[in-house]
Amino acid sequence: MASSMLSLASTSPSSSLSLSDNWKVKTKIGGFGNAFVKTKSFGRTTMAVALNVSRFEGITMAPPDPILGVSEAFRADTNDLKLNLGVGAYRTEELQPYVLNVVKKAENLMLERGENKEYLPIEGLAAFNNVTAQLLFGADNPVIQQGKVATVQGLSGTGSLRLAAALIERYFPGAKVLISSPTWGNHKNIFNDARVPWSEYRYYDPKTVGLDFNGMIDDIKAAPEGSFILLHGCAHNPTGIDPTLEQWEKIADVIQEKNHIPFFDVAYQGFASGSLDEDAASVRLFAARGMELLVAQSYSKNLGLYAERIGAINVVCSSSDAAARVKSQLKRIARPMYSNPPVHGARIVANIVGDPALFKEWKDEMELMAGRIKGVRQKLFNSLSAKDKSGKDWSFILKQIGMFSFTGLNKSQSDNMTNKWHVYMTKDGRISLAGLSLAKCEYLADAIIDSYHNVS
Ligand code: PGU
Repeated sequence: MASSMLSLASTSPSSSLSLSDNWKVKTKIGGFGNAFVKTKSFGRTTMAVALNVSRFEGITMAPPDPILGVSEAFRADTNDLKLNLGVGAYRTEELQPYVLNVVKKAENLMLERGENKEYLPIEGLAAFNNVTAQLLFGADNPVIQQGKVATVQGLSGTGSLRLAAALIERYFPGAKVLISSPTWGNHKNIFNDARVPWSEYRYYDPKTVGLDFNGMIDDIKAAPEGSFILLHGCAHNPTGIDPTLEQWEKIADVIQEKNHIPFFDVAYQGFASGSLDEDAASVRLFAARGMELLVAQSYSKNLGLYAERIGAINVVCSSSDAAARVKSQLKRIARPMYSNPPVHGARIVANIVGDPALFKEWKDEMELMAGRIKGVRQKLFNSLSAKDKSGKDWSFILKQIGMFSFTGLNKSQSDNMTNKWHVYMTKDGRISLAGLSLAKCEYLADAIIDSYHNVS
């Protein structure tokens, strides 16, 4: 720390004083209040020092986040027509945030029980870790029965991915992670931050607005043996295009042939199809082959627990012994970063999944949410097809699943959506249908048609 602060000072354009020199300056003239000191001499150093020039002068402004930055821009827009389709967060038909009834019930139960706020163990709440792995793999899955899964509670999907990235960096030095092109924007940040090299595999074919399956297979084959292959378990973000079960089998074949390690990101279990089991089919197919794999989970979307930061990293190992060692190392990575995870969301999940009545209520509510999204998807398609007289085929919108639609709009067209129509979306052409209401579909269709045909 000290050395990095010193180097910060020495690279600062405003001063070449050492940390202790600066301290002497400040103490001599009585603190930080004075704006400037003319020339002063304090032993070794004689120079003019601008005291109100920050020690952080060398730090440049970071660009806004491509996804979360869209919400900031949306909040600043005062136009009544504005529509936020940037972030993947569920809204009601009235475009309001939604707290699931089953979550409120679980929270009431927790209050009644008067649960304490003691620290959790580093690996998180045991009851949560048990149910989250069961939800993912199925309670009777041999990997669970045989204790082959190392599960550690993480700070939602992002934090769980980050733990896994740190594990890869530490124990597979030089190993590459292959990510889909395109993918969720934060994947690249996560691996960059963890200093894990990554490259892309082909995934989306703009010509068919579908999966480039052959490209994907070829790129996975061409990757250095023992690479990590990052796969979206369901509802691929941003394209909304998932492989079929037959295609998943072929993907698993190639990964096995090349001794790669599959690494699933499951952020939408239950949200793609409305069924928790169907949406976990890809992960279970790989586990059934006896493969070792990593799976990051998130409860942001399917339980609407965005701000509770609740998720998990699961590492399926070929033995329970290896799983115990992996878990111990995941804990070792977590401890200096955040010590131990928050308890509230973990208790909510554990209470809901562990109680048959609440679990059923959750599934019903999730079906409702997934159903509302399917409804606006259909209405958007209908509106586009009715209004657009050019003959363009918009049916790809119906083929995509999950929260998003990948419209194929380019950056200028997406800019037009925002600047002219006040429709906020990411610049890759993705819109979150979870932020759309039936009432706004016609307006959105007008905006898309205008942007598609009138902006190049
Ligand atoms: N993985 C994928 C594929 C995601 O889409 C997201 C969320 C996450 C992981 C992480 O979500 P957690 O809340 O950390 O569990 N993507 C959303 C949310 C906004 C964001 O970028 O974080 C999105 O709009 O793409």
